[in-house]
Order: sequence, then C-alpha cells, then structure tokens
Amino acid sequence: MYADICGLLNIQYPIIQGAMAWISDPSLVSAVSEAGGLGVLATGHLDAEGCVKAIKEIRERTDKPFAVNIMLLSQFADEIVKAVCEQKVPVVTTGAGSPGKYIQMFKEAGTKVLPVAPSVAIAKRMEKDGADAVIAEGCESGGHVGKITTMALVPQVVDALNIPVIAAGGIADGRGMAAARMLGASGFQIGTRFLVAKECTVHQNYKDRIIKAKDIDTTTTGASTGHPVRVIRNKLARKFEELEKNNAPSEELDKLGRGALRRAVVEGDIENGSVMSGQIAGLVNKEQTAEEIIKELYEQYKEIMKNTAI
Ligand code: TUI
Repeated sequence: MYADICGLLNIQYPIIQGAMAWISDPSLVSAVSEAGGLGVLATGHLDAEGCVKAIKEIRERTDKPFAVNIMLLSQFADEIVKAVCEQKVPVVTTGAGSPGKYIQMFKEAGTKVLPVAPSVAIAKRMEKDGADAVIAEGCESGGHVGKITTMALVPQVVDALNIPVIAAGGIADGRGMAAARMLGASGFQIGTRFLVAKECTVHQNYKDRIIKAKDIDTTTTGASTGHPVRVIRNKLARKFEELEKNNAPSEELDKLGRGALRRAVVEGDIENGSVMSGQIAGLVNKEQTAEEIIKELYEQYKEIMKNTAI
C-alpha cells in the first residue's frame, strides 16, 4: 500500500507544497524544493510566457526537483502544457479537471504527472489515463474543492487504486501527516501552512489574516457555478452568499469573482478580495522559513510514527 514518494519524485521529504494561484511563485517554490520538499509553481494566473519565465527563475534559485501545477480551467492550459514539456519540468500536478489528453505529452517529456482527484471515480480515471500518483484532496482544502473530506476520501482512493496516493486537505502539522499516513497516504500536500512561509510573497495582510483565523472562519462560495471555492469569510464572501441565495445568474457571480484573488494577494484587500484558505488555518499561527516548516513537520511526524502503538 505505501509507496516511496521520495524515490518517485527524487525529493528528501514526502512533503508537497500545494499550488496557490498568484501565491506560489518562484520565491516560495525554490525555498520549499531547496529545503527538500517539492515546491509547486501555480500557473492559474499566468500565460505560457509567464510560466517559462517563472520556471527559469526557479532554476536559477535551485537545482532540486520542483513541479508546475496546471489549472485545467485556465484559457492558457494548452500552451502551458506545451511549454512545461519543452522545459522538461520534472513533475506536474493538475487541478480543476482531468489531464487525460495531455498525459502522453508528459510521458514523452519524462514529466511525472500527479493529478488532484476529489473523488474515487475521478481518481480511478486518472490512474487508467496513466497518472504516476494521485493527490486525493479533501474539501478542507483552500481554493476550488470537491465534496468529500480528507478522512473519508483518502482510504477509499487508496483501496481503489494501485498507484501511490498523496493526501491533501486539512494537513498543517506532523499530526495531520501521521493521520493521513494511517489512512494509507504515501505523501502529503500542504498549502495553507506554506502560505505564511517567510519566502512567500503574498501580501502581509493575507498572511496576518491566516495567522488570525479560527477553525470556523472559512466558507465555500460559488457552488452554484459548479466550482465551489473555500475562502475566509469576509465582505466579498457575504456578497457571494447573498447573490447565490437569490439565484443570481452565473455571469453575475463570475463578474463578482473576477480579479478578486489578485485583489487579496497583491493589493492586500482582505475584505473585498478572495482570501482562499484551508480549514486548518486556525492551526497556522506563525511565520517561519520554508526550511523551518519542513523540518518541524517532519520531526513531529517522525516522533509520532515512532511512538505509535495501539
Ligand atoms: O484546483 C484546485 N484548487 C484551486 S484552482 C483555483 S482557481 C479557480 N478559481 C475559481 C474557480 C475555479 C478555480 C483555486 N483553487 N484544487 C485541485 C482540485 N481539483 N480541486 C478539485 C479538483 C478537481 C475537480 C474535478 C479535479 C478533477 C476534476 O475532474 C472533473 C472531471 O470530470 O474530470
């Protein structure tokens, strides 16, 4: 059941930094990879040219393996896939759709493919399409989420698949990693905790809001569009809730959402912007370097695993 994710990805720790659009840029990605995890570049806000520039910047900062995330709803997904293959990026993760039609291209480029799957059926399809491992992501995650919790999703995906499973959603410390390991996960994807890394260039207001967050501070908006997104509840989220309660047309919701993530990440407007965050934000309470985060996560995980008895 357990697989060697470190061997598969050529990394030191089985810790994968979750891609966060506008947020996981070369600064964070290279810091995570340099510290022995897998840094993942988000490209949901980039075109192919921006993506290649970011890849080159990562390579100037580290010679360790890293990944590029392809947000499959992006209008630039086709050209980003082409660029990623040309650049011979070692690993891709995908989100918000199925990467099936690109898998052959990735294989030819020698790129490992780790799609996010929010259900057993989707995970099985991804295995059949040739994924190297899947990221089973529960709805505790920040950003675009499925319907099932990590606790329920991970063991069901593990049982249904023969490829390694990486758990995501609700993990921010060694206890979460150990719990996911018990469910059969071979690796751990962590987003919200890395959002407050010192090397993360997100606006300070965004970091401070995550550090201040309590367990019940997130909500999901946009379910009526088919793409529910987990965010910190704020003025924008309340506007979404109001529109959805009144069955507003999806164009109106799209208009409200346009530019909202950039507003929070770049401008620091955490009331009118989209502050995407996982439910575990309540556990994230200090800024540390990516290296400190990884070392602390792994030490805690190792200690728990060593002392685990029935
Ligand atoms: O993709 C994410 N998280 C994201 S993407 C994003 S940008 C965005 N903004 C507004 C609306 C939508 C996206 C912000 N956060 N996580 C991975 C993820 N993938 N979550 C759920 C899925 C997913 C959903 C359906 C993966 C595959 C899938 O397959 C559907 C199918 O039929 O193949």
